[in-house]
Amino acid sequence: MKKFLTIAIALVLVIGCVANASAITVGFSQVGQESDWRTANTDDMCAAIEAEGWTLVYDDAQQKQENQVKALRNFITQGVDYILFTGVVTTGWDEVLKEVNEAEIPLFLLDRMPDCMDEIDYVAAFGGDFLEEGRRMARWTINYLAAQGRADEEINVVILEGTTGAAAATDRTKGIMEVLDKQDKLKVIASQTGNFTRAEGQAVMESFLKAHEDIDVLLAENDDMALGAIDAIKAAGKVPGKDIIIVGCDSVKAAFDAIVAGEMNCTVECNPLYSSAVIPMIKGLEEGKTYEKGVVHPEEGVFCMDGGIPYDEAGELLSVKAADVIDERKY
Ligand code: GYE
Repeated sequence: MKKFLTIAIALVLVIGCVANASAITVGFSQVGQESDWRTANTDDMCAAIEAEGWTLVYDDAQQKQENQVKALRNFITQGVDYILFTGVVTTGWDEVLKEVNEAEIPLFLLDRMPDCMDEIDYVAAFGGDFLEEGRRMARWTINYLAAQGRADEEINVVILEGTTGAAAATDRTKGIMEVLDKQDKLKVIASQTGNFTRAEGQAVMESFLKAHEDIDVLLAENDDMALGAIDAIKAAGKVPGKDIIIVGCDSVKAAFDAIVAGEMNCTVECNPLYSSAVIPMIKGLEEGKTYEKGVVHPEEGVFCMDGGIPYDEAGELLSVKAADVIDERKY
């Protein structure tokens, strides 16, 4: 009888634990599906949540802030246990994120940070250092031109910007300009948004090529736009990667392929994989652990065609040859 009771109690405990684990519900408000980076970011997080046996409430806002506000309010009404949030733009989140705080739902800020982050409560924030990524794009280009013996040439630069109002676009542009403003050989002759998509990258590059005969460098604030632009450059009868130096951002597999094919010169990394940081924290919160607020930037590299070009004067970080790492890239 005693044995039976022990087994019965153990069973109740085990079933209780399983029921408890699967009772965790995570709401994930994602901006959309604009790029390979975004797909990798979504897939990584959704797969990890599902692998835990937790319930995922996923919302794709299709680039619309009002959809995200609605999704967040739905999460509150449904009483999810945790919220993962990436804001399509930087501003306009104060009210709804305060509502999340009032509902006492632990909030994780991912990727693009809202400008109200200092006024709200959140568990943790994980995102790329966009300012530094922009600087790296410009520094790599300057070093590459010098390595090609073109340091004294007048260089015409065009920029494909990301989604207007998104931190990933604003800060990358800022980082690029911070570096370019300190020299006088590279001049930006056109800069326009391509909304982080291949199609718009291609269309805007087409219009750049029509308006300007002599483009030397394209800085694309993500790889998808760079890849779209490559098609536009080919259609205009020019050789991408040679007639026009192309530097992208994200370091997705498709960009590595383009670099290995000689059609793109460099991509600055932005790591989309946050699940290995977020999942253990949710488990920690379940166990009563507490965490300090603050933004964590994952480690990121620079990958290029020729390899070995230092991205800054101190030469601290050397860019890595894309061909050497292409097999490790899963997205
Ligand atoms: O670079 C781009 C995506 O916010 C870092 O959004 C992200 C950016 C990424 O669409 O490809």
